[in-house]
Amino acid sequence: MSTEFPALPYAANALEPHVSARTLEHHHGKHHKGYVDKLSNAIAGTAHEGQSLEAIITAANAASDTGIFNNAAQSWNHTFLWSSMSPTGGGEPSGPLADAIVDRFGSVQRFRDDFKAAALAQFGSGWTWLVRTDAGLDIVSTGNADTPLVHGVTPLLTLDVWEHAYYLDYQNKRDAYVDVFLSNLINWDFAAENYAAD
Ligand code: MN3
Repeated sequence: MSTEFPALPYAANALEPHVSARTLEHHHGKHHKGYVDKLSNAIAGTAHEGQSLEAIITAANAASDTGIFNNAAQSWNHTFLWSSMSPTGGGEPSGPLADAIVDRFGSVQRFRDDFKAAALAQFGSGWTWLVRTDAGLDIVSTGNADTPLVHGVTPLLTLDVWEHAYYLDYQNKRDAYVDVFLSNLINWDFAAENYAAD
């Protein structure tokens, strides 16, 4: 992934009524761009300039450089988030990913229940992820900017549970926002592509 600020993969109003254009414009244009701009300033003239986002995240994590890590990881996490949602999202997974979900969780509905529980249990800011591990699939949450990229697992999709992701539309009701994600926005095609990769 590049360190450049990416366009959204759909129009800012494309996720309405589930996520408002106002939320997406702020989330993408202010929050995500803020991380990208801070990272750009921080790496200018350093060995990180020109590196991939993944390389910067790995190096900053190893060096415990939290300033670079937080902005690089938040840049990556947000780009991954936009593709984890789709205007035609929701519904059911299919193919090998669907089989793997049933193997691991028992049913797609049980996956939704477990994912929601994890998203609600994340105290404060962070992210909830479906990941592929050496043993199969798992649901994990990470705090603040932390990302599964530095934990040896492959992210398949994510939901941002920072309040800035939902407060304008859902105020403090994180559960309603998670329900809408799982019912109407989750991009199973993106998760299936990531599952099939490597
Ligand atoms: Mn965010």
